[in-house]
Amino acid sequence: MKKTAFITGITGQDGAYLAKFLLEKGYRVIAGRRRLSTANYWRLEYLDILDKVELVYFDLTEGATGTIRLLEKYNINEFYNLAAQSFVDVSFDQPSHTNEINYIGVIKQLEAIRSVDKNIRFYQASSSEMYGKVMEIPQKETTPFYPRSPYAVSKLSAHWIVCNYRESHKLHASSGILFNHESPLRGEEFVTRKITDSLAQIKCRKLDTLRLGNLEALRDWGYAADYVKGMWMMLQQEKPDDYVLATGKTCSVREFCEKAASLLGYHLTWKGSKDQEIGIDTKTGKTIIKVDPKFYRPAEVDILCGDSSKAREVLGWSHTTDLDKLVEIMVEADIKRAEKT
Ligand code: NAP
Ligand code: G4F
Repeated sequence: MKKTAFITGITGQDGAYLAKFLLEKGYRVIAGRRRLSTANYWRLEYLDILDKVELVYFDLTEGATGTIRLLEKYNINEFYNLAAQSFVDVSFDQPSHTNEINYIGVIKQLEAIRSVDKNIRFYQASSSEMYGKVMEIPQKETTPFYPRSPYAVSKLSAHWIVCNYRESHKLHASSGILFNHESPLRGEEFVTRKITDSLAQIKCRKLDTLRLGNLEALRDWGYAADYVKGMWMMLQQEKPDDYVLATGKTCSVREFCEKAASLLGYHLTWKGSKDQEIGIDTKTGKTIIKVDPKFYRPAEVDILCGDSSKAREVLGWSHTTDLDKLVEIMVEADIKRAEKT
């Protein structure tokens, strides 16, 4: 029988990829979008699935009764909670709002499931940001958490409440501790997409320089399309649990810039230090990157590098796209966009 999934955060990067994946698996996909003054369906259009998902109005900050009505109307088998205030930087300015969405919002969904049907399987989008000031390298499911931002604190609170509902109310609730995953559908404010988009625009003479914050931050970057498959795999297990999804490799923001620049025909060399550092294209002598302290964070996560052995062994999940290929995919998509506009 055709299964029905409910996805929150459908207009975001992961929501769009997950919807495509589930539709291809034959699912009926009901998806929650917020009421906005301007519709933002560009990702669903990009993947050509806008007319294939059934959109309903949904907000994580609405009371549990809103979700209860949805769960009673549609016979939901799997509930993927991907919606969040997901930008770490903004969480320092809007800590309470971030918590309201990312933590309290999750309790409301769990309460709704508990009231309507405990058989509904629940996926929570936990984050490698929860490791923050990391206690070991690489990080795995048993690594102690040390959150470094209001975003990370909100995600960690949600992580534990999911664990609590699993243990106390026997919900089939799993959390994926996902390390950074990127794609051409990544929001432009996140560093990878900011780099590929800005460098493509510089190449097309539509932008002068790319301004960045901390070039030394290290991240374990994977491809979003690989990661949504892992979310689905978690909900197919007989028992709910938590899993790390990561590539196991880490790379700095600086190296990411070099990889993207080189694909666009630039050869970057760096001059100056700290706030004064610039990235120059050696062929033309033009400065294409400048460090701007405006993009520094009040507290930084210096290094993330995940160990997804458990997901490999239990789920049979592993990433298929390495960082070089990911940068290539993103640069190619952004140069096409820059040439068009
Ligand atoms: P994203 O592109 O920023 O998408 C976030 C989605 O949440 C959007 O659809 C947004 O809707 C929705 N949303 C925000 N506030 C909401 C609210 N109050 N009610 C309902 N929907 C709301 O994020 P993503 O990269 O796809 O990430 C998906 C999830 O995974 C997030 O929970 C994120 O924190 C988590 N995560 C992401 C990564 C990563 O590297 N991408 C890693 C670990 C965990 P609008 O379009 O209306 O704003
Ligand atoms: O791309 P970022 O903004 O991603 P961040 O903070 O790692 O968070 C992302 O991944 C998390 C998983 O670990 C998710 F939970 C979260 O929702 C989000 O998807 O920043 C990456 C690094 C940071 O260290 C930041 O300081 O890049 C550094 N950076 C340097 N210059 C910059 C910039 N980040 C941004 N966004 N913009 C810059 O100009």
